[in-house]
Amino acid sequence: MNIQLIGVPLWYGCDNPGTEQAYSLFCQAGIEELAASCGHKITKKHVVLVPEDKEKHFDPSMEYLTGTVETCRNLEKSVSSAMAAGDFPLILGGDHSLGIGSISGINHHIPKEDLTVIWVDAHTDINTNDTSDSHHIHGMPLAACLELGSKKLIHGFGREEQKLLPENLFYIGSRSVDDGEWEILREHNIRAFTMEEVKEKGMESAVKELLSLVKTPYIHLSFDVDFMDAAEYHATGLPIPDGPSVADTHKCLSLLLQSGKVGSMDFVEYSPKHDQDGSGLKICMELLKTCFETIS
Ligand SMILES: [Mn+2]
Repeated sequence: MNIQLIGVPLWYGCDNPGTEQAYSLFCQAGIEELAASCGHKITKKHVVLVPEDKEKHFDPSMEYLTGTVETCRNLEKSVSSAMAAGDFPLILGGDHSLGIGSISGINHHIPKEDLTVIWVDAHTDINTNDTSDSHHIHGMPLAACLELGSKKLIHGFGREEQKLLPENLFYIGSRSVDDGEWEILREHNIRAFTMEEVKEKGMESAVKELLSLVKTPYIHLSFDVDFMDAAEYHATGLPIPDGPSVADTHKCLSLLLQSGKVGSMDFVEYSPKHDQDGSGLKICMELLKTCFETIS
């Protein structure tokens, strides 16, 4: 498979510098060689421009709005160009606000009726600027893609239309969900395989059940490292307890990719600042290896 690596050195969405270094560290740790050893060809490496944003409170309900929107617009172009070439875009964050840019880029090639997004994350990232207490945009990307919340976040992006249908959004591993987010999930009938459900059913059957509900030919897989249990993985801004083991995370990503429908992927929120002993980077590289072994 031809893969394009798209680095997004962004931390505005989590307001916690660290995540912007992830892409260069993955490169130093040999991500290109890793892909090659699994039979892939890296046809292009992009580093998305993240403009300086000195106006954190330009809109107090969405911190670093301008810098985040412009970064996502730049990312949208990179993702779209990779897909135009017929390549697999692997988007390496950066914080999870970049999901808006990834999904916007995919939308140039895949209409929303044909697009499923699977959000592998401890959080549901579906706050609007009204429901968010933190005002951090990395908790809002899916609301923006569904056209909920402030038009300033939504219509900052290329095409002014809904990017994703709620029936084509699935979560797995959710366990840190705000009250306002639960309301949005209920109102739009969005299916979340919460951590509670994953524990009850087992990772393998939960993922298989999720995949059986997918009705579209295309899946975008969006993976946040905070999906993993804080006891085993801590190299992220806000590790969350009671998550899946690292072994189950390998299983989850591998089963999702085995569906053969995944055409693009985000890998976000690794933070070296919270990785003093380097164990987090090692886990990330092993997960990326599993992905490369399964992408086809
Ligand atoms: Mn997230």
